[in-house]
Amino acid sequence: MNGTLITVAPTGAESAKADVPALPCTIDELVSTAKSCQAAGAAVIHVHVRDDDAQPTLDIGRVSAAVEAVREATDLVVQVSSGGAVTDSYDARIGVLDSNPDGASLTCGTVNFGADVFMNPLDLIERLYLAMREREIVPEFELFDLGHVTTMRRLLDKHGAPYGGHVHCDLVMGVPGGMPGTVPALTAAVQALPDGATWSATGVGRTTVPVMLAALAAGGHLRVGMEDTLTFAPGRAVRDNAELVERAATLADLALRPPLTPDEAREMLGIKDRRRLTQKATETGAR
Ligand code: KMH
Ligand code: ZN
Repeated sequence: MNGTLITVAPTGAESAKADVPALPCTIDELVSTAKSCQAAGAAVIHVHVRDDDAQPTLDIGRVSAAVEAVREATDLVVQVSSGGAVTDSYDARIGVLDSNPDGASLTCGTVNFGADVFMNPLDLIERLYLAMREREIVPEFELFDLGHVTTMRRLLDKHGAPYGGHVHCDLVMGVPGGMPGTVPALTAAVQALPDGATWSATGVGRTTVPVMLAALAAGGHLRVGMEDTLTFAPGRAVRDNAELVERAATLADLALRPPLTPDEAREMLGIKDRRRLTQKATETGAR
């Protein structure tokens, strides 16, 4: 497909609501963000959920409610984070896959995360991968470093293709401890991907715009959002997630690779369409 897949990651697990009031934390805020981001050109939403105190949570009831609410209100592909926060247990990170999402992130290696460590040992990666396939969830391989590409390839060699048969990755660049958000790093990672894989790139912080431009030039897709970017331009805070999606969509249009619709994204990624299943279950239940 010639278009650009735009994923929005609106919340993340790192920023505090008190510091960033525009961060969507309640389910209502998440749904309203999802709607405005779809209107601006997003096709996939990467979901981290917060509790009543705006703290990150993997509580399965809360995450399931968030997934369902976004699915009911939009056509977006709903991808939950299996990375959670650096403090989350492995069991909770696997448990979140029971929230009936379309997709889930799958980080392919441990990485220093500022002063913290985002733990992803091989055994956890394999357990997450197999649990996703069993539940017909499409993984998005999160690659924070060049070595994560090697681990992803080992995983695919050992266990075969993911549900849906297609490999889609996201290069997460510019995390303090991961690969830098530079053109040489992006090129090295892209060259190491398996044939047929598609990829997006995310530049954290001040690498956001250069990584976006490099990704478009190299034929990649885009992930943007307040999980990764809180400053729109030097000295100017991000107003909301939709303006980050709007900027990405404008650049994609300029690159003559306009944003993919959610249905085009489903086709490219091999996503099972749970919208009709949910609707059918509701209708059957009503009879
Ligand atoms: N919050 C980070 C520790 C993911 O969503 O899968 C992990 C993260 C990656 O954001
Ligand atoms: Zn995330």
